[in-house]
Amino acid sequence: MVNLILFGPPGSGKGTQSANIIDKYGLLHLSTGDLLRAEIAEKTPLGLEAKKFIDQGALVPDEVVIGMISTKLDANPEAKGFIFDGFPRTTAQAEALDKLLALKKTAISMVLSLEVPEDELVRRLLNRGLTSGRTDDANEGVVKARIVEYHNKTAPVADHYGKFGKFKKVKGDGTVDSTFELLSKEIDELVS
Ligand code: B4P
Repeated sequence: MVNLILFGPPGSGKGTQSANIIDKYGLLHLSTGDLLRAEIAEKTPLGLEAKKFIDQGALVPDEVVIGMISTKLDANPEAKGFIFDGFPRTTAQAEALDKLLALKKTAISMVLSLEVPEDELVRRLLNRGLTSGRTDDANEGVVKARIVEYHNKTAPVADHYGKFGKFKKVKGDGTVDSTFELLSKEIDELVS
């Protein structure tokens, strides 16, 4: 079983590349961003609560996202592997994920981290904000708040997996296709 974390700051291309990876490798895609946006669209109590954080560029509380991921793991016992996109975003989430996977007698195989300069991240997110309708891409202040949140709370997740030799940086500022080629090389080594 191959379980990957696609890691990186907001706008680094996690969602974009996840779509390519699931097509090629048949892994099950678990994106906390997508799950939260679905809850918001349905106006569930969880979604209404999460929206308050997302609109400000802040992370949603750990217990909310850990609960969502736990439910999805239980609902997909037949999956041949998972790609976690946008999760874990804190060290507490990483520790919880490791425990959930251990209960299923599996573990994270590798964290692939998309490396993109900050000015390119801001450019991509504001550009997406022109058409996506996403409130968190709507203005430069919110976009920058998300990047600060990433440095403060999410970047330490790299150390958590680095300790186990499971963290790999991948250049993410090329084209979508060239980035996918670099990711594929890493994943091919894991699945071969
Ligand atoms: P996410 O949905 O995870 O959003 P993201 O980090 O903005 O995007 P991603 O890196 O996937 O970028 P994408 O491929 O779309 O999270 C949204 C919010 O939900 C968070 O800020 C947080 O509040 C909350 N949340 C989610 N998970 C959480 C968790 N675990 N804990 C707490 N809170 C959580 O690419 C962005 C743009 O760039 C797109 O327009 C794309 O077309 C473009 N692009 C991609 N690759 C490109 C390339 N190579 N060249 C040019 N453009 C490219």
